[in-house]
Amino acid sequence: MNDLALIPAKTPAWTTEAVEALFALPFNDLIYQAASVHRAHFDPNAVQLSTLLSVKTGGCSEDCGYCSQSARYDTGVARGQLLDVAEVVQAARAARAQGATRFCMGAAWRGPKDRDLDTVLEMVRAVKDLGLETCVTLGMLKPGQAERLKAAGLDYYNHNLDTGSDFYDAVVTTHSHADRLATLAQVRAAGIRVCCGGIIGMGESRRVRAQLIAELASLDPQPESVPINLLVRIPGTPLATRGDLDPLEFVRTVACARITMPRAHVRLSAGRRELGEAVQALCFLAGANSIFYGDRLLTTGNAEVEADRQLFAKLGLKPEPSEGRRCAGAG
Ligand code: SAM
Ligand code: DTB
Ligand code: SF4
Repeated sequence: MNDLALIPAKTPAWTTEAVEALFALPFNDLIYQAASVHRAHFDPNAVQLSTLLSVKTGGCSEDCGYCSQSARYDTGVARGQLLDVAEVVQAARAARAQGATRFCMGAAWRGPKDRDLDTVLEMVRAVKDLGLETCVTLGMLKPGQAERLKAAGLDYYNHNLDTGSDFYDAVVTTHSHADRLATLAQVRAAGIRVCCGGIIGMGESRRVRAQLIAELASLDPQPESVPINLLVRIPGTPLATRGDLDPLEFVRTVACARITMPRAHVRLSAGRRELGEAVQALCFLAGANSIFYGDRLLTTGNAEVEADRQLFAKLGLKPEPSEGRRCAGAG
């Protein structure tokens, strides 16, 4: 027996069974519990606003079954070049003017080449100089890359577990759930905050949804941001014809994320427009407190800014001030 075998496996903070039990609660009990946890940790009427920009679109080597940007599927998304820093700065200024506090830059890569990372580092520095929080999602990182991102001032790295480990290989074959965990560990070790969530509605069982939430909640430390995406069915991808998910199951998933990760920003992400106002309102009640804000996601449309302004007015929601402002206010 080697020494490692003597170290007990770390007990997960949440088991799949424990999260399944939350899912099984009567709806009103679940939402009440989630709303109580939400109020204990956050202003329940404040919602954090992040804006997304695809800085490198399409032509990705990976085979993620949901993605419009995989080179393996005919989705009509053209392969683009990495944007110029000036274009990114222009989009970030516009996002700031609309009220976003965080700017998230996404690239359709398996992982960044060092030469491309140099340009992304410039983007991070320039966006940070505008007073915005910065986030990038670039795929798997090689040793040293996370440290370079941290040195450039990156606040968050988005890298989703996407689904429960038992279902991962049914959706993606070109990389593994373990690969995702390895990149997340590098991001943490470099001192960058973690944005990590998943996609609901890919044909997974409730048990797999519970497993995803348990695996997210057992990351140590827990992710600071948890995007919950509803599958956007992209024609040409293997998941294009998946059936509708019961919207109340999406609300339950948000509630479970809130209860198990009380200090995280839980973000209504892809598919929010398709939820409609009433289901979004239930999600905010169940503890969602962040959205992607802006007329586009990466390659698909988002709820429109004007529609979101009207929804916030109807619900009495307000944008959450940026971290810098919150700290200044507290001090
Ligand atoms: N290539 C990098 C990666 O895979 O981590 C970064 C970009 S990738 C587009 C970022 C995330 O977008 C995925 O992990 C997935 O959660 C989400 N996503 C992509 N396509 C989606 C879709 N059709 N519906 C819902 N979420 C989607
Ligand atoms: C995340 O969890 N969702 C965002 C962001 N992180 C990068 C991406 C959503 C993509 C939706 C489909 C598209 O527009 O291509
Ligand atoms: Fe899409 Fe990212 Fe998968 Fe590439 S790695 S196919 S961009 S989700």
